[in-house]
Amino acid sequence: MSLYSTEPVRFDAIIVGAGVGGLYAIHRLRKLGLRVRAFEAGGGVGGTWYWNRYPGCRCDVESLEYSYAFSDELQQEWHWPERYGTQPEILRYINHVADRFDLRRDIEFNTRVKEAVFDNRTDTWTIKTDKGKTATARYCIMATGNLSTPRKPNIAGLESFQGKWYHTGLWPHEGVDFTGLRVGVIGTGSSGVQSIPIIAKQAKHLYVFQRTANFSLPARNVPMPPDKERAHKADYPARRRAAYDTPFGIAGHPPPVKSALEATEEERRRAYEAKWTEGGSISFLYSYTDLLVNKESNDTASEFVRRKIRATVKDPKTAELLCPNDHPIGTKRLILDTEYYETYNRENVTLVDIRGNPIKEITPAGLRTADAEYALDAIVFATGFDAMTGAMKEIDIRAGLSIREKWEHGPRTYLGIMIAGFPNLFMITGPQSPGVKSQMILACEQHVDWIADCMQYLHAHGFSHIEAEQDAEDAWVRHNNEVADRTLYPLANSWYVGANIPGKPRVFMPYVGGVTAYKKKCDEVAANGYEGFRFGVSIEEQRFAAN
Ligand code: N01
Repeated sequence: MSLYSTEPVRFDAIIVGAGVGGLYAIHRLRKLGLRVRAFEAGGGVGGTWYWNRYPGCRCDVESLEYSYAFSDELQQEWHWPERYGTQPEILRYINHVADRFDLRRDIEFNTRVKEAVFDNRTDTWTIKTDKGKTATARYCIMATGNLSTPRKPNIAGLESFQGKWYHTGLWPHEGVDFTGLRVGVIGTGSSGVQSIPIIAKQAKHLYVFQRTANFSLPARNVPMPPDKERAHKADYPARRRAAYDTPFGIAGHPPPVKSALEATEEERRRAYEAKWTEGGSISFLYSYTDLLVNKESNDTASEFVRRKIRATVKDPKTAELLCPNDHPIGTKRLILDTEYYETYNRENVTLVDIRGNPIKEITPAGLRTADAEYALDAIVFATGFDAMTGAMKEIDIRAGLSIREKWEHGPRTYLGIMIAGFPNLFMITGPQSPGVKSQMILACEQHVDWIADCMQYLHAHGFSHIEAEQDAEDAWVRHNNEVADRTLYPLANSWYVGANIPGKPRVFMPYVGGVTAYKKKCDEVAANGYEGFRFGVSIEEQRFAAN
């Protein structure tokens, strides 16, 4: 159903980003007969898995789940060697997908989109790239990712540092050998927690600069058991369908049946112990129905993990510093690790509390905190991302109003898919959708399928634009906040609320009403003729029709 055959419009759809969402969008929209063009800042496909090459990087969702569902042949033929995929393995898989479905021919690599402007006369988006190239299309799809804008803190003196520094989200492709070096890691989120045990094994000495302790559970990674893989693959279609009937888009975990407060202390201990032994974050949070909504219930799980930390880390002062005490467990991304807490028993590892003694400056020879100096040969910033809105705001997106203006006080979207005032601009897993609170590939597929169906609808009805209505957007933002406020999530200073970026408005960004409720809403909106959206025909096409 190609929409155009003449210049100046060159493509039906422009896709910004060739990570898991962008790649599936290319495939799906091509199947509709659309001419698509993707622009990707990286030199290859994979998005987050292309950039985050830090030691120890692996997915915290099991690999049989964290994979595309759109092709049964693909999911049957791919073999995942471990329970949780490593970054190199996942990147290999994504490259395989790009080759198998011949996706690269529609991607311009090493090309960053700098500007996207909508023309309501022609109902088209025109993008400009950092290579000076311009391209035009009816639809623009932002597949820019939620954790794709790495941020390092502004610490005075970094430019004077004589050693080397790195950000986990922009890791050198050739890898880094820390053997014999004095290394400082700043940050103890997922990236820090995964990389610290590996760096500790190489470094002469590792200093971990911790501002806030996070909860982490053992991943219990193992080589993929052949019988598990066989059983999963035999049941793949049903499992994929079942995933949509779960809060996090991940099947295979029996839903909890009672509150933590309905269990005795001994029952709770046994339940948490079983989950701790089994490994995995979703299964742990599934121990009871109310761990994410009732503080008292949550306290029982939080305290269980604190006890584990104290039992693992030999130095009591270090153990106490590692015990999270400022947020309920699960309200920040619950981390999965391999020997994280054990690493602090090594002679060559020192935990530095920078909450009590903040970093003052980086010096030519290392780093100075309020009370001490640390000689360092290398610094690793595991300091995270300008999450959920950063990538979109880096692009000058305008349809009259700009996105930067529209989102000045935080993101506003309808379903996390479209934005009032920005016709024909779609987002894959945008803010106020469950993306980051679910199995990300499932979330991408659901959005792309919805967007593809919507484009077919537009085509079938002769419309050239679709736009979210202001009322629908307002109601969705309100609903998003109400749902979040019924949970414990807002209690944490997390990137979910933009707390990690100084000056970023504090707004709860992901949708936490669960995948099931969200997908139902999206399906209902579509079934009701795209309720909450308005459609139209461009001025130019109206004029053309009138003549
Ligand atoms: O980033 P983070 P991340 N001075 O924002 C600290 C996904 N992911 O890259 O908490 C000192 O979580 C900051 O301290 P504080 C996953 O969704 C998934 O680790 O702000 N410290 C915090 O400790 C994850 O949640 C996987 O006080 C500073 C750390 O840096 C998300 O990506 C693997 C600081 C940042 O933690 C982000 O994870 C990796 C400063 N000025 C990532 N600024 C898997 O699938 C920040 N910090 C397994």
